[in-house]
Amino acid sequence: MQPLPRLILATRNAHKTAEIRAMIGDRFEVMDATAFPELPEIAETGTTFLENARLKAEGVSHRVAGWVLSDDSGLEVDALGGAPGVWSSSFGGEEGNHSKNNARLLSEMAGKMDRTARFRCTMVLARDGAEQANFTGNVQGRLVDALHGSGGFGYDPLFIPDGHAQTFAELGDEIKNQLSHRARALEQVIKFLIESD
Ligand code: ITT
Repeated sequence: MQPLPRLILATRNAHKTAEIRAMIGDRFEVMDATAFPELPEIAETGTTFLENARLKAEGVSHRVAGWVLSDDSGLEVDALGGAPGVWSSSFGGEEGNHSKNNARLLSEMAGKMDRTARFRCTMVLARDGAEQANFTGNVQGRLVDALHGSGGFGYDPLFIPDGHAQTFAELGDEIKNQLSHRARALEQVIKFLIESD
């Protein structure tokens, strides 16, 4: 039997890895940056999701053989002029601290009537140190005014996707993975990888 092709995720976010691994199933052997302790931290100095996704994918791909996939994502809130956007992971003042991020979002949204928001995801596929293709996925929804549910990660307890009555954190991974921004971008990645095989 042929070994599965390897797909290396340029992330140390265990939640992203778990979601992508579940969606990819047994088509690829999915590994992430935690399997390569020698990889340096890559500074996300871009001002767009695409710039940051490129920095991450190419940064890892320079050092590791095979397909590398990055994911740069975030939440865009209309009443906040698109914030936190690219700065979603440090909105609360501390990189990757989801409870501080959610607390700041709740306070900024207090009393706001327009609750519309969307998650955006940009993925870059790289090989031999260079980008080969990029993909985007969005999911539209609205924000609630208190945390609901314990699934998912990040802003999931505050976001209800259109067509549903519960937050991503209440709906759980199976439903989130059918309609999320990440699912929509990844669908195109899988198609691209199968076609370029
Ligand atoms: P890597 O850069 O290592 O991939 P990260 O967590 O720093 O991991 P990003 O720079 O892409 O990832 O920041 C994404 C932030 O956007 C994340 O910390 C969450 O606050 C938010 N976010 C992205 N996708 C999300 C999702 O599916 N559900 C909830 N929040 C999400």
